[in-house]
Amino acid sequence: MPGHHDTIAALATPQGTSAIAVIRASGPDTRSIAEALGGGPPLPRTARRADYRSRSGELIDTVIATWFAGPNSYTGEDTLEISCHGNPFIAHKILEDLLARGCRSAEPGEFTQRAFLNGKLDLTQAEAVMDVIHASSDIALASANAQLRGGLAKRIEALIGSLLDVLAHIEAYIDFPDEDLPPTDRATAKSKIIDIIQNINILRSSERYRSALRDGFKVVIAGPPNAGKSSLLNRLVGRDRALVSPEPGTTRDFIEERIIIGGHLVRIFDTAGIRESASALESLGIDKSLELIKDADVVLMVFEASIGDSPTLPDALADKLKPNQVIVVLNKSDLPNCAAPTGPIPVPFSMATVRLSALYGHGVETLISTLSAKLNRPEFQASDGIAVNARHAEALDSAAHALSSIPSRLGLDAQAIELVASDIRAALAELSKICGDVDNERMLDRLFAAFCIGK
Ligand SMILES: Nc1nc2c(ncn2[C@@H]2O[C@H](COP(=O)(O)OP(=O)(O)OP(=O)(O)O)[C@@H](O)[C@H]2O)c(=O)[nH]1
Ligand SMILES: [Mg+2]
Repeated sequence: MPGHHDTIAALATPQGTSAIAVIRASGPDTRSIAEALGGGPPLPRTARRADYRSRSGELIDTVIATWFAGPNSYTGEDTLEISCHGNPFIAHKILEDLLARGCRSAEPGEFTQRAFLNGKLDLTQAEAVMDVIHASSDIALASANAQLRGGLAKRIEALIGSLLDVLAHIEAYIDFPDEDLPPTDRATAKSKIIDIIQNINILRSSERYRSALRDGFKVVIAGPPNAGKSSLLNRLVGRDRALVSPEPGTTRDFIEERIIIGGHLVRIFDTAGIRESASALESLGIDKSLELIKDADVVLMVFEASIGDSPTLPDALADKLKPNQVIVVLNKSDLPNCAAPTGPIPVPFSMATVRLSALYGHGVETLISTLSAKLNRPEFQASDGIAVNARHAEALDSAAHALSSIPSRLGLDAQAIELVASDIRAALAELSKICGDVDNERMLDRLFAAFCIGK
């Protein structure tokens, strides 16, 4: 990324017609631009109505200009925000004029990169800015906000603090080569390190919820033909999305919809009914069903409760499902011969079972709360609702790896203490990278390049 001392400018709102468009500029020249605009020294954090005139004196628009004096701004530098009428032509003309006044077009993420370089945000908070912008469910937003407010940084700092304690203790003995670390101190250090490794692993395992937070949990409606899968999809999305008919084998290609369940974004799939005696075309659909089930977070196995037999799994599915991944749905509970439960549920499904009527809606609320409880993973709560990203996970893995042999080393003789200390230092370096103790400028450029222009 080019130098960090010039003044950058960019449109901060989407291209297109809107009520208002906001143009943002950051850097030393914003003071004089704000001065020219307001006809006097700018007042920090004060919205001012002004006529925006180009350098040649042409009136472009009446705008509201707000100037922020560094370091009390998003980037930490002097910053100017100009709100104009939301006409892309006007916004473009203002931006062109700013460039003529010496500003340069901002690179993607450059405002946030400057905020990071000026110490306004650590790297985990800068990353959370993007998550806040893209969050599309309550849970994703809460998670992004927790990280933006330093939730992840605090947990990393706590780990660093504990490691520094152990290191300080050990180093005191390295300085006195005649003294060996007493057995009780070795035992304390060992249990502290084991505890730290455990905490690193808890945080590390939250990464698997990240794609679910960002793109949604995958919930697949599966089961034999005619069980009412498409009817259930329609009920859950609240409109007639999928074709429903009494003919078995109606759904061939899968259908995907996005819904919110218990604050979670869910990608819900209606699939072709699974049966052995299928036509060639139907078989293609069944293969797709099996593929979707394979990487589903939750499978809603729909059976027709009125049939009277206890529901059994199609053979093709039996070995693909993990019991806690499944909710058994006994559908058509409105039919008369469904009053009594239909015998024992097959062994792997002794867990969650919901009886409902997709046609009339009875029991659907129970399904929604059962599903919502399944999506609220305890592991995710254990990380305070923060899901680490791939970059954090890589650093956590390296830190855990550096610490992994310490517990057994502490069981050995005095010579091992120096090695223990150097492993702890290696782990500390890895953990520090998470919050931004990085000297790798290319890595930073790559990270911020994934941001929007103007952010
Ligand atoms: N009485 C009753 N009928 C239902 C219920 N749910 C679905 N049906 C009926 O069952 C038939 C099959 O419903 P679908 O939703 O098309 O079933 P499906 O599982 O998607 O079927 P395929 O796509 O062929 O695998 C239709 O005639 C529905 O009206 C229910 O809760 N009660
Ligand atoms: Mg169907």
